[in-house]
Amino acid sequence: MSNVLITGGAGFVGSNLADRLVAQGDKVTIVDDLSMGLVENIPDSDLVTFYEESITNKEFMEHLLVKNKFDYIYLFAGVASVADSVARPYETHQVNQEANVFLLEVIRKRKLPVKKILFASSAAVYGDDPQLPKTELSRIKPLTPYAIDKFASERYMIDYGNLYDLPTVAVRFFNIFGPKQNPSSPYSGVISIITDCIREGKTFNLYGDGEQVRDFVYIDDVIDALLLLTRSDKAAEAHGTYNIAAGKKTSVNDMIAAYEKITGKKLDINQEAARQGDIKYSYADISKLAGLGYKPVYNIETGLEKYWEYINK
Ligand code: UD2
Repeated sequence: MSNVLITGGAGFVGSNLADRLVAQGDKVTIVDDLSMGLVENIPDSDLVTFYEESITNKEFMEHLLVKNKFDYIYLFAGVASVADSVARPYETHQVNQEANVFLLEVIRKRKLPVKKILFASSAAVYGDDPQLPKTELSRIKPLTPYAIDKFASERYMIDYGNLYDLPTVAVRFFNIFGPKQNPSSPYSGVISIITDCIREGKTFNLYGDGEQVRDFVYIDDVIDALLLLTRSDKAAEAHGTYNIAAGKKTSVNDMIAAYEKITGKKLDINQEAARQGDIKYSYADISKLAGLGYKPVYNIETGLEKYWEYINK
């Protein structure tokens, strides 16, 4: 039984990871300010301790780290919306970068015996550079405060690893979908929004012509990747940054067509102008992760099927 901290553990990825860890008998501590996460996402188990707190509360975080001596730390807390980061650049910076660097600093100074620290970065760091697919060596072109902070925090993780021998690793998420993704914001994952529209008979606003391409990856595959990088016999080899994606390109139109087939329902679509700054093509080369043994199980159809099954449970 390991002792695990998940910041942002009430959010989409964090809570799915918590489910998996609790199922394998780990003790899980969650810190989440519920700005985007939902309390009902948190697994109902004696193995889970939940603190409704912001990771920017330094005193609280330092005390928590020192008291618990976590084996594994997963850093998912953050302002998740790119648009939010543009509207509130300094506030998001304090959460998305400053708070994470502070945690590293506490671990370094207090010599805390962590086995692995994983930081969640984003495909946003690649910006709109035309080179595709994105490999971890592709050009970095952060275009928003969100992307800048994600990239800077990645670098802090990696350099704290190199300079102070901390066992860090960073991941760049592409477009994850599946249970527990909160569809409430216009910047929520497009598949969670479409799911909500199909269920509630609402109209879906499609921004642009739908020919924009994404690399949609099902949450269960993402959790497998996270465990591979931190908990498997390959984890010791995992350093630096890894793309987490399916390694497949799908247009929004093709995704919608597949979903309509699965659900047997027609999505009511209202076409709007493309979002400002929207990236037309984004998909990943996942060979670095595959080199450690990662192999996604789901494709867009089987992932959507499983998601729809969960929704109707
Ligand atoms: C994803 C991440 C974002 C950032 C970015 C980096 C999610 C939820 N967001 O944004 O945090 O890392 O990648 O590139 O994973 N769309 C519609 N209608 C809607 C919502 C979306 O047409 O109601 C379109 C949207 O304009 C985009 C596509 O669907 O072209 C995917 O949108 P998204 O918000 O799910 O993800 P993305 O790639 O913009």
